[in-house]
Amino acid sequence: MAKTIYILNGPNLNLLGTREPEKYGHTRLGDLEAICRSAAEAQGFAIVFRQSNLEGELVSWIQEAKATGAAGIILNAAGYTTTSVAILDALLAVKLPTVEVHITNIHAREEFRHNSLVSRAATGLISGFGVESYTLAIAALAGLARAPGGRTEETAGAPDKTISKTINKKFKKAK
Ligand code: DHK
Repeated sequence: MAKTIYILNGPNLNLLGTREPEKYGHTRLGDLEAICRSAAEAQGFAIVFRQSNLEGELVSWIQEAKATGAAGIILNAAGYTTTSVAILDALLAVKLPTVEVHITNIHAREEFRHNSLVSRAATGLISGFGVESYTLAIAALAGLARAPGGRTEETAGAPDKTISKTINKKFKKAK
């Protein structure tokens, strides 16, 4: 059975396509889901695609991803990115490979959007490529899931040094 990637979207992303289209584009959330589904299927993955305006619901879905054995999480926490200790704690708890995504380049925008708490637990960040950020994230996560000795549960969110150590240990064992 295909492994599942959880794609979770935070507040106001239900308005995608009509909300500040000069920044967020014209693609609606339903269309983005279809784009993600076919991009994931092409890589051999199924998706669970959800959106909520509620912080706690996002926390519960992160926990659900772990409980159901998901391959990883793609998270656009939107307005909760810089404020939610609860979402950060959930990511730290589940230790799943996680790609933080943003449609816009958060670092080219207002300063209050720069300090992402999600980044502290994410494996990596893709920001600024419009809805393409999501398909890039799917490719990244699929690569991580496939790479032998690559980032797995053990190394998700860990700095590169830890990852090299883990890989080196694996190579030593293999010899
Ligand atoms: C979406 C939001 O809703 C904002 O709160 C973030 C992010 C940026 C995005 O670019 O997808 O600051």
